[in-house]
Amino acid sequence: MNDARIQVFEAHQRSRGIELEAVKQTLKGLKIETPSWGYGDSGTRFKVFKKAGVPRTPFEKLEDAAQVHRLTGMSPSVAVHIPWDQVEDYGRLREHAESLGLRIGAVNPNLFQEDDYMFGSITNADQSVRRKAIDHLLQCVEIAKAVGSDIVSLWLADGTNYPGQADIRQRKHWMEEALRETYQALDDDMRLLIEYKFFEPAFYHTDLADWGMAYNTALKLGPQAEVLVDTGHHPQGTNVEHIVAILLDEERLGGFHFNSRKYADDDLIVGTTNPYELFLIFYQILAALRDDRRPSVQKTAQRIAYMIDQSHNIEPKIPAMIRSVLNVQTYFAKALLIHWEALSEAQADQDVLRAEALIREAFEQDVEPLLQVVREEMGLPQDPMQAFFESGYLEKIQERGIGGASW
Ligand code: PSV
Ligand code: MN
Ligand code: MN
Repeated sequence: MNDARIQVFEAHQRSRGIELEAVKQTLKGLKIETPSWGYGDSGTRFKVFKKAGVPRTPFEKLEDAAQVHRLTGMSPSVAVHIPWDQVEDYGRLREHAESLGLRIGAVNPNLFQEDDYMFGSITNADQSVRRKAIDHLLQCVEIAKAVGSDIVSLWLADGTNYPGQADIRQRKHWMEEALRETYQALDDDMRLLIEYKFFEPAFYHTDLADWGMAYNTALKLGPQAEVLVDTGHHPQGTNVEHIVAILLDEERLGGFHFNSRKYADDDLIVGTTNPYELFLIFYQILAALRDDRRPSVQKTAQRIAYMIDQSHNIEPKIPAMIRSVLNVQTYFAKALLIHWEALSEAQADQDVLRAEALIREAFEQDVEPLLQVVREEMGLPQDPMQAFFESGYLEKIQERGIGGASW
């Protein structure tokens, strides 16, 4: 990038009263976990397109994830999904990750792909199915310990399609019982993240439908249970950043699954549909991080697990993941350019127009020069996407052929 553009950027930010060194330091600390399932073949309910070069094993998924980290410097961990990533020796999987400069992040149980779970897993009326589901959750806690992860991340597909189909309150009790047993198996330094979703695959009621239900469950379980916000899991028009602010303030925001959606739970590349929402989420998080009056809220904000949950069927997987990671970085960087003191003054003065303008003004900053400088200082390529296409990695993995891992 030419120096003149950087100088103009720096002078402009200085004139806005922004301290760029602090911004750069925070930006360098941003880490976003990528999901193993985002590297395999995936699809909609209509079709899974099989592509050449898709990883055939969990080991190869890690190799692809390592490319994203090598080029962006931001994705040192990979979430796994069991049994999609089941292996005989989890110590070997961990070693493989470490040999690639990665670590294994959240362990995701799968309670939705067995025939037994048609009417629910931990909320199934059949006691033996509930037992099977709980045993799987306990197995995932043990896998997390074996791979050196401190997070078990739970999404339940449980729900019903019709009024009267099941006893909603009874299911709630069964769910709480199962999660209590799971929670008790956690080591002291582990966390159980509870993800909610208001619909799909069930279309009448979902047992963990919204943040309130997830929060209530987390509260009952204890301090190691927190809520995970997947940006695609709300009804249209939901103010997601408000949910983020409340969960932060209640010290129960555990993590994110970032993705984009236009209509439902579309799992598309992050930041492609509603980048302003992503920016406003970071606005809330950064505001919490700055809140010296509430050290425990600051601590909650510091340990948020940022993850991507994206899996679509037409775009090539590795560059799509690079794009998502870069988009998260872009909107995080913009939020770092909010002028906090001016915003506090505007809020104290109840100056609506000025307060709104200060937020929008940060969003409208061109952060490309800042990102270029940060990449340079981190020893990363200026254009990670271009560097990926020039690396020859895509060509090399063609030898894997067609028919890699898929769900
Ligand atoms: C299903 O909605 C889902 O997309 C959830 O968001 C989970 O996090 C993900 O699948 C992996 O189980
Ligand atoms: Mn998710
Ligand atoms: Mn989802």
